[in-house]
Amino acid sequence: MKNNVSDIVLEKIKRHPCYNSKAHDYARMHIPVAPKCNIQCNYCNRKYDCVNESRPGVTSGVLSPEEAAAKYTYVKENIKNLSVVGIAGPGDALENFEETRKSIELIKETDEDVIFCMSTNGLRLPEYAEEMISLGVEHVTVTMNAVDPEIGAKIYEFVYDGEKKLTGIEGASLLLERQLEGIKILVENNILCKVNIVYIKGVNDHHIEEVVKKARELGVFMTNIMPLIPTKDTKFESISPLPGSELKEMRDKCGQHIKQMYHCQQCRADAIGQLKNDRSSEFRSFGCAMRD
Ligand code: CLF
Ligand code: SF4
Repeated sequence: MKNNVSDIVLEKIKRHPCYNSKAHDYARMHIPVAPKCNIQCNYCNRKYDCVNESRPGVTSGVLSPEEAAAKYTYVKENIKNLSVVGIAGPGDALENFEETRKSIELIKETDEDVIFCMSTNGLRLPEYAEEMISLGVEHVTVTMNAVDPEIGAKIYEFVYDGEKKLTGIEGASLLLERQLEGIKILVENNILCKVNIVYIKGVNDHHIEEVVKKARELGVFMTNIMPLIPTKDTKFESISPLPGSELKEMRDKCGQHIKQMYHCQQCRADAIGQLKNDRSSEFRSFGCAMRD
């Protein structure tokens, strides 16, 4: 698919290795400052304090904003081409917004050039979008696995609306409504948005193209279709891993509608380094105590 990418967008993706596969020499650093989540995806288990596992939601420790900022300074001294700081859990960046905001403010004081990136399920996006924009977050990923609440209800066990726990179609509808509204606000404000979609065979596989079409309609920059990682003690633990050929076929098909990501590494919440060269273990001893 031919992509009409403006100069402003080109500038924004120049040093971002996820949004631009040609920026592979640049490194990103995830700061695991966001342990809480406000929904339950049927594929997610964040109970492990994992050193050997590499997948979203896994970290060897949660950091306070002060620890995250100190670690950033240390990592930057050791990885010169570090260009992006991402907040990608281990829970949801916006459900821990105080910590997220504080971390960004502290890091900004030491480095004006760094790009801030955030990943969220989108439930609190309409509430925080403006503040994220004024903080200087320029890249936001929203994981949106369905645009039909009946399918969403099979993926999300529950969704919290404040203190109220919603299940089934009611929960999935609220989440979808907030995701759509939130993405719209971000796109209107020139934030580069990416939609991540977990490919769950037998659950949303026949529906992924619809999600991609909706993302395009909203003005999202690209979609990232990722294979489900069947994880122990989750509802989807027995779903078979997706063959690479099927993933490629789906990405190719969806590439007719919008730019696709082919180089995602399904990173840990404390990943550090170039996408293909994770160096988080080198920095693991830096102030970590799992607090959640
Ligand atoms: Fe992190 Fe995500 Fe930002 Fe990248 S990861 S918050 S956009 S800086 Fe990148 Fe890792 Fe794939 Fe995410 S390879 S899981 S797409
Ligand atoms: Fe886990 Fe993220 Fe889903 Fe929350 S939104 S349950 S952290 S995968």
